[in-house]
Amino acid sequence: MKEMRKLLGKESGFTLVELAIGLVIIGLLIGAILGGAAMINNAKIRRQVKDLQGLYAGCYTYFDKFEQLPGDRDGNGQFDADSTVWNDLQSQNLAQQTRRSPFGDTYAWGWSSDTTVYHKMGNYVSVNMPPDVARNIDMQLDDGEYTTGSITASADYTGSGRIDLYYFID
Ligand SMILES: [Ca+2]
Ligand SMILES: [Ca+2]
Repeated sequence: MKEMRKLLGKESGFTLVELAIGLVIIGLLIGAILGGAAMINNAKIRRQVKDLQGLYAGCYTYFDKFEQLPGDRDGNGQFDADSTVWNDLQSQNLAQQTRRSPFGDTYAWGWSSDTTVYHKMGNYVSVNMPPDVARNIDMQLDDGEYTTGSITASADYTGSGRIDLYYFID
């Protein structure tokens, strides 16, 4: 105990004021780091929204020109495969340079006929992301509900694990 008092007392070289200043500085640093992380996350969400809107717009620019969706070579209104959609978009310079989401996953095109998994039938672009980000995007571009509207998801937005977001093109 004597040793402890020595350590905290004048003999240690730190006064209470100095310790308090140290704690304030640590607090400010933590605040700056957390604030920076929030800013980065917001920038990623903005990029994510822009990517999805860009991919959506690319499909309709293609449709305007050819009167059918990219990657629908048999003209039945459904994407044939992920690769054919990318190839057709790329042939018209409509595919964005990066196919990777700011949250790490790659965008994938598909056709859903299963309303229990996708909550909707139709052509979609899907991408995996944290659930709070998915909710944010659904609120910005749609109705904020994971089972309804033009944006749906593989699971509830209140969970903790990453989920698949489906952005329907039609
Ligand atoms: Ca097709
Ligand atoms: Ca929705």
